[in-house]
Amino acid sequence: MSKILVIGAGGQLGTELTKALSDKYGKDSVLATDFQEAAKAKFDYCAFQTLNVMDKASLASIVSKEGVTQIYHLAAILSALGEKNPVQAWDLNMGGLLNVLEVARDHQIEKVFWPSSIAVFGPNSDKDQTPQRAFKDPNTVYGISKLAGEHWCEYYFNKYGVDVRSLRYPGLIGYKSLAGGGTTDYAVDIYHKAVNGENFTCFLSEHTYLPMMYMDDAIKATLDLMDAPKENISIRTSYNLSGMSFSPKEIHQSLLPFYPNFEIDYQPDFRQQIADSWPNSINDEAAKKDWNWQPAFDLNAMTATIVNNLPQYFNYNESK
Ligand code: AKB
Repeated sequence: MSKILVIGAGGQLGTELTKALSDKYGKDSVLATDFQEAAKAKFDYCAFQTLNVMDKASLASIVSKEGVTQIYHLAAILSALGEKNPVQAWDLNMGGLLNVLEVARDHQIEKVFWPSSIAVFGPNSDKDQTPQRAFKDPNTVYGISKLAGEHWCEYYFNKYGVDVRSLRYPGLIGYKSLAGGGTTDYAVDIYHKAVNGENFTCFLSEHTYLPMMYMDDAIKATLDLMDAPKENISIRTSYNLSGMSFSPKEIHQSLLPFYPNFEIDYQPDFRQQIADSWPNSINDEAAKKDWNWQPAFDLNAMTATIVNNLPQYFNYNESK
């Protein structure tokens, strides 16, 4: 039986991925962990423990006591927050990953998942349909840590045979959890404002194109990658992954049929420079070829799904 440890389960991705793993493998097969005790409230359907991934001894002890066979390591400091605390971001993003890789090696863990990001690309990378092996000069500490982390993953696979798999996620957008500390967070926050009848101030300029993905597609990509036969995985750094690309103006336009009076004003801040250094769109040929990746959601399908579910999910109508 698989025993899956999710580290950083209380975050935006972890909240939905942990549920998907529990639905797929059974609730007794999943152990959710987060450094914040408060995250426990999200996991009434599976076991939960507090765990700080920087504490390698506790990580190793959980892995042996619980008989863990797979690790999904999601804990990280994202791009915008990382620029405010660069050394802390480096320590957590690198130190956490190295602890997981070492424990995976020592305990013969079957598979490890670790998320990378479009942040590995930088101002001189190709902007459109950015290829898998594009030139990379990330200029955020988050991007630098993700690029270094990708190479550590490849190193542990080549040198020790640790089956670690990774995706370069674009900005992830879902209605079940809030984003935090990223440059693409505006595309989550905007829906909360719109459904609450409030206007939105955007921290990026109106024509800033970025690669994005609806959460259901991100979950599907993750499960598909982890299910793929080992011999199909030709990329051991991290796979480019593409869903859709849009600008703040376009997401605003997608909301107008539902909320005709919804207004947006633009006040770009330090996150604009980060967004400008990232690609407009991503070429994910390798993911399509190796494990049949195909996204299902475009901008309008995503907006309709979120608008139809978000108010009820967050009890917004009842609390008004
Ligand atoms: C961020 O904005 O930092 C993240 C990412 C693209 O990795 N959402």
